[in-house]
Amino acid sequence: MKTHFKQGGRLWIGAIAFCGLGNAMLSTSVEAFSISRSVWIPGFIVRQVSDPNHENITAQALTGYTPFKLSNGSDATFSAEALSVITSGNVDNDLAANNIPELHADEERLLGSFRYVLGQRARIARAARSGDFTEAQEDLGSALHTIQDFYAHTSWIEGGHTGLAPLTQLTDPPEFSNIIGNQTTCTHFGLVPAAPFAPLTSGWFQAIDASGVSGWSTDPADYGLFEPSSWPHNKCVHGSPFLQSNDSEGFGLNKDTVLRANFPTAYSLAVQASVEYVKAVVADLGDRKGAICGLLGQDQTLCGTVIPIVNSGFEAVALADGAFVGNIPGWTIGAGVGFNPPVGTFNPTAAQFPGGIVPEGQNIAYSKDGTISQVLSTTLSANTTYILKVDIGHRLDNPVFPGYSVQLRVVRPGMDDIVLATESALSPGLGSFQTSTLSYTANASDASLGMNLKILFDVTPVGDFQVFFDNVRLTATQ
Ligand SMILES: [Ca+2]
Ligand SMILES: [Ca+2]
Repeated sequence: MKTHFKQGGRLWIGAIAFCGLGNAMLSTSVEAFSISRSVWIPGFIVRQVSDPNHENITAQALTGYTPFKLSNGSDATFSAEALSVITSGNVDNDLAANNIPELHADEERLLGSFRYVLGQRARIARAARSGDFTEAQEDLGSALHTIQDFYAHTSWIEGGHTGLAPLTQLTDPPEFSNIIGNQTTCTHFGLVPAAPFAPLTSGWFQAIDASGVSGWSTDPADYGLFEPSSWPHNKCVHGSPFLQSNDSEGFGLNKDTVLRANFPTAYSLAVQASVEYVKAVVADLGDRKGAICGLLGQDQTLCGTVIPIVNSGFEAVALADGAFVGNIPGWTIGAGVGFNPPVGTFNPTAAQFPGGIVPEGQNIAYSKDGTISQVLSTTLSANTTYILKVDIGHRLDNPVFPGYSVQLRVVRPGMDDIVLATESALSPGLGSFQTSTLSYTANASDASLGMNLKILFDVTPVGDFQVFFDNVRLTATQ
């Protein structure tokens, strides 16, 4: 009886387990369309290839993709952190638990592969809409693995296609459904394509023998020795990604590495298909820009609609360096006590903040007491998240920092305001600013819908000490 693993002095074991078949012999994961880790059997490393194609394809597809501009004018793109999570989700498809043919476009389960990537779109959208962005990114990565493997593992390219397969449509592609279980796609024990690769097919892995050992040989006579065989002998084999496909031993359909014929085409189509899939995922989210930005790993406050605030940076009055005035155009000043005047606009110098530098422009608002507030023309909308930010400052020459609160409210005519969110926890160091952030999400049955939004700053007086405010911004994301 011939060994399964040696042929002409060459070891084969590593090549059998790239994907689509659980293999208890491998204690490390390997990747279809890439191998970034060692492939080994206990006792010795069989082969090590550092060729992380799935990672490279994913990075190439996602880098530079931008669905829209952020509110600060820059392009919305996938963050490095998001790309890392997506890539992890992608390579996780090669864990033993995920060695399911459908996830790797193997064994003619192409309709299953299609339904998997379509189902993932629904999962991604659901997770992103509910704010679980890590899960959405992992689901995206897993789907991209299947999309990419389609081009590496099927006969799409050998069958003469030069464009993308219909992996982003919403109904079952007929060409995937037409695979007929018993139709011969390869002859000579799966080694020779039944030209011209009709219908569309993908490769099978070799069987695991009775002792639990898997592998394949180039000698067709060996194949009869594998019992029970999961591989129909009239179907194509996946083949070893380690062997050149023009090598007499390099049979099989896979285009997993640069060693394989058609690898550049498969790689290029996998990149393009990944971009198309991401576009479909983003389209599924419609106008939910906050959800899209979460999926991209972007700061959601840069993804929403910017709500207009009058004199949001307190630059409406021109002041000489060091000058102040007891009013803040566009804002209402509440009653307060303190030296003249207790609330106003100030252009600080290096005596208050290093270099006289403030977060935005030249001026800041100050209060020793009393409130600073503005009723906005924008009203509260359903299913919208509001994020309010303002920078809070503590001057160098004030040893004490008084208490403050930042509030997002709505105005009820003739009644007290309703406070939607409040923040009062920061304590910036001498001569520095910190950003106060508040958020409020209005649901469809919020009692405050339709009421005007209002921003209010309050200070709890401590002698003549001051709190400063600058760069007020409010966004709404859906
Ligand atoms: Ca300012
Ligand atoms: Ca100044």
